[in-house]
Amino acid sequence: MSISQWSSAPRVPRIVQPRQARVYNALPVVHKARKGGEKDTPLTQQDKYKEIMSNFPRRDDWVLQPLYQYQGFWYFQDYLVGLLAAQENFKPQPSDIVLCTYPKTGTTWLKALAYAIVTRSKFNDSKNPLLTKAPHDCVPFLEIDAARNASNRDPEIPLVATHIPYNSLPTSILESGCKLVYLCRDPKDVLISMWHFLRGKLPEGIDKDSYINLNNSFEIFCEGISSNGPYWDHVLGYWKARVESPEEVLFLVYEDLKKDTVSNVKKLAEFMGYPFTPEEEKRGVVQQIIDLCSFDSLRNMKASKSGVYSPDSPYTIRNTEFFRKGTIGDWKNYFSEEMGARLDQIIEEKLNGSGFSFFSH
Ligand code: PAP
Repeated sequence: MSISQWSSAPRVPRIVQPRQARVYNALPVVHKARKGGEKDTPLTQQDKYKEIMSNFPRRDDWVLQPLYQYQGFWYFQDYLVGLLAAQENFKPQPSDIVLCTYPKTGTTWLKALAYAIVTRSKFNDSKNPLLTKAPHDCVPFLEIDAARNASNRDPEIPLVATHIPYNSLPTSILESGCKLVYLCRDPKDVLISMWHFLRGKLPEGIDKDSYINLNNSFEIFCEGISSNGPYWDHVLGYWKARVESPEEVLFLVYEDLKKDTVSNVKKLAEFMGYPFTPEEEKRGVVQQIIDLCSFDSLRNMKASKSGVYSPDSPYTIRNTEFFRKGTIGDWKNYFSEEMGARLDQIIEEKLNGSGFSFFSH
């Protein structure tokens, strides 16, 4: 499909049922043809998943690519291939800690912090791989890296990350007793972050508003349609798991992590089984880790400025794209008060009765 065809893409939300589904070609800027990555997941397996997927409900009015619905959530096609592969093939190590996030809620930060905590006795300060590799290259994604090839993991690092909702996690993870760390964020900032990120995928020089318009993205997000959405169901799934098994699930909030980084980082270390000793605290190790993983520190590293995430997969992303502002409340620069209040109300209604609220953070 050419760019010009996208401008006539439907703006009115609708679900395309499988029988009516049309074949979509991706915008080349988003998903490039597999090269080296092709050998990781046998093509027949990918074809099998794509075949299964053709029977799923589909939405064409989110951005760039159609979304497919699976187990109550919406996904881009290549991502869903990885999710299905992870469900079928992923074998966790019993000591694994899974870092779970909805996209744009602080995954990069959580990966860096968890990695720095877990590896602090393995590397001295000047040798930590975080100084030379981007956080996404230090901690593999379950549905992107690990599902494609088990060797995409370092068996000595017990960390893997995922955007998969709780109820769709591979049963191998749920049955293994692996610890899960969940990080969520104010939905208004999540949507703005995602909106910027997806617009960044469009080629330079085109009218980005005609492809990814803010009001349209807002309306569709409010309906629950987004990659890995509905966002509130993603949050609720992990929140309920945390209520049922607090020893297995740690639930963190981006805004808390920003406002009180020290106590949240200590909580994270304790939960993962790597608590700071009093001696480490005295030596300032907690603050060193926080400084290493701060937005400015990570953003200014060479790997973040020049590197590319997952060059052999359909998810090629410049590392710079993971660092935009890293602030709380940027939504106010884009949404009206009314839009903010409307999204707040939707989220509050959806989370009502769960015991979790974004307003208390
Ligand atoms: P992903 O889901 O694609 O991996 P993710 O890392 O979850 O992205 O989210 C990116 C957001 O985290 C960006 O937010 P913004 O668009 O509102 O700026 C990014 O700036 C922010 N971010 C990245 N690193 C950090 C950090 N060290 N501290 C705080 N925020 C960060």
